[in-house]
Amino acid sequence: SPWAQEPKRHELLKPASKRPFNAEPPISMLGEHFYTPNELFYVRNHLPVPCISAEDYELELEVEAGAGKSSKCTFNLDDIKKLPKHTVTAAIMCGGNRRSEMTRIKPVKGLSWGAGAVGNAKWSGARLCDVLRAQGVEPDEHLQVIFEGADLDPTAHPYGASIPLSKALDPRGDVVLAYEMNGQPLTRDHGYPIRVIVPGTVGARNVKWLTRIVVADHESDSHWQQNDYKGFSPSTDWDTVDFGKAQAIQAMPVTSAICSPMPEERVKVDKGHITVYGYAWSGGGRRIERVDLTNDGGKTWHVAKLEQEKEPDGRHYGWSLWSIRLPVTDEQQKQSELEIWAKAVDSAYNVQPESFENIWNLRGVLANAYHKVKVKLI
Ligand code: MTE
Ligand code: MO
Repeated sequence: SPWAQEPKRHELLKPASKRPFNAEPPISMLGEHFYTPNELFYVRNHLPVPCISAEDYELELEVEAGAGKSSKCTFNLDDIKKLPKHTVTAAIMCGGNRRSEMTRIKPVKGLSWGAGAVGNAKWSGARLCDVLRAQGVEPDEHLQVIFEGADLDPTAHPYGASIPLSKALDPRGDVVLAYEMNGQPLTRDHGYPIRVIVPGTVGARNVKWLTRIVVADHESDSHWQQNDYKGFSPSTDWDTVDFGKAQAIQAMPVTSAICSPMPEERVKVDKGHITVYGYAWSGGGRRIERVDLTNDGGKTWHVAKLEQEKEPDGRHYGWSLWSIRLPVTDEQQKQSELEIWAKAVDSAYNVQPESFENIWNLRGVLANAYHKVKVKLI
């Protein structure tokens, strides 16, 4: 069975599916660590986890004829580790994070993720731009970089995805062939021995167990690039959808989530306040500018305190944690039920939409409406 060699997982990871293994941590724990502990980092696998030994590992780099002077070369793990080591903090978020909230409007197809299909880590490895430039790859707005994993589907096709060459070659894009996560070797679930980290870009393009890179004049022809991880109008249904007409998701939109309190939690009011915390993140390197909270349906908003790295805007790939002591009125205390809303604003002043109604899509991706949590006051 291809499932015989699956790694052991932390017992707190709640599986959304077991084969392939997909799981998220309790979000109250997620919001407690600026760098997500490796063993609590969500896992999103489409296929069985491949077994790769450091000695046998090989990465192939091919430049196709349509993308300049065609060439092929291979690297082993030592070759990659000999290149200058670069570390970048980047949050990785699944395109389907928070899908379970969108599903409540109308069912969608996909794993029912809560708000925990995201994690923030320090990734270290060789820069993809160094590898490509050494191979003589020149900038060209029309070209793509295709990544393939060692995980194969039943028809022997690997997991695959692609990104624009311009992102790969941009030193400020910080794309790395990562062999470390928070200073530790990658674990098998997160892509051992090498995965590509594409900061600011949807999780699906951060290919694990990377075995092949191709510079080409077309995107990856994989199912996951072509017929999945794309957004559509709320009125598009499975009879009318044309995946060929929509752009594959790359940069993610601004989002936030309340990690604590949890829905239906009984929360103690302390001197007229409750403590609320969570995360916020935007794709494309956009820094989080502000997170606003309300507990009266938007009549009054309170600005949360942010914890974030000092990276410049445009290159701010890590998430922000936020926290606030939210005031509660005597009237609200008497009613005992309270609904808290969070909305984040990024450096381009993009803001989350208020509700899921107008962003609903049949795959349940890009689910970034205000996060709304109902609690009971005690
Ligand atoms: N890479 C390979 N080879 N196979 C996969 O199934 N899943 C992708 C991406 N890279 C995947 C992959 C998706 S959809 C996401 S969200 C991220 O990996 C999840 O990364 P993680 O499991 O390290 O959190
Ligand atoms: Mo994903």
